Amino acid sequence: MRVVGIGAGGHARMLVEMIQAQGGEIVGLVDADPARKGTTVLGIPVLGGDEQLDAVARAGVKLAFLGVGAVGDNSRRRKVWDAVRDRGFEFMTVIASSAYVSPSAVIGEGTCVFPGAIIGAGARLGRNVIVNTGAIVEHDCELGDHVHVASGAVLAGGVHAGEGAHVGAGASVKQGVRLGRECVVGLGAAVIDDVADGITVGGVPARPLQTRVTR
Ligand code: JB2
Repeated sequence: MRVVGIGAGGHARMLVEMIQAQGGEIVGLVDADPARKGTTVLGIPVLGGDEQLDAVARAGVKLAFLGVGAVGDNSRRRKVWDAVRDRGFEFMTVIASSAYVSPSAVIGEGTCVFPGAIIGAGARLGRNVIVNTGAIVEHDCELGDHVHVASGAVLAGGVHAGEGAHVGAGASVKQGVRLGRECVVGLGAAVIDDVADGITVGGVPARPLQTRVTR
């Protein structure tokens, strides 16, 4: 399986190793930073910017992975996803070999489940979701497209997270809570009540910190 990577930072490096461990062939990376062109990441060449994707497609590669991460604001990840899809690529779904994904869970296109993460029975994850290292998404959770559950966060059973929501590292969300679209749960927070769209919450128990204009 031949695949091109979008982004050449730390998030991409994690994915490169996960994909290589499963025998995937990464033909190159593209990165918006011109200074990265001609460098290598874990031995993989950085081909240049996204304009290089057309040549990659002409060479017969139709699969990409999204290596552009984010902490808090997932709008960049959504824009890059849309732009790469518009160039005709499909996204690779990446499940680390050390992750556990329930056979009854549903995982959307391009969603990445990192080492040591757990996805419980009946969970439904949309497209381009990140479940980062060691995070737990319990049974019957529903995560919209572009959601990021950061390292070590825990979503108890039946949590809903709207499109583009971010759950910070080490945060916990009580069972059945609904997180609005593009809301942000701060690092280490304990969320016990629903969070409206575009709101940032933090603390134990979590309280609103600021409001962001959503799309
Ligand atoms: O539109 C784009 C684009 N926008 C940013 N196209 C392409 N091809 N590349 C893009 N980038 C590139 O993504 C940037 O130029 C940069 O090189 C890379 C992002 O790397 P960075 O190291 O800044 O962050 P990251 O996304 O790898 O990781 C963040 O998110 C992870 C989830 C960090 O906060 C990590 O700590 C975190 N674990």
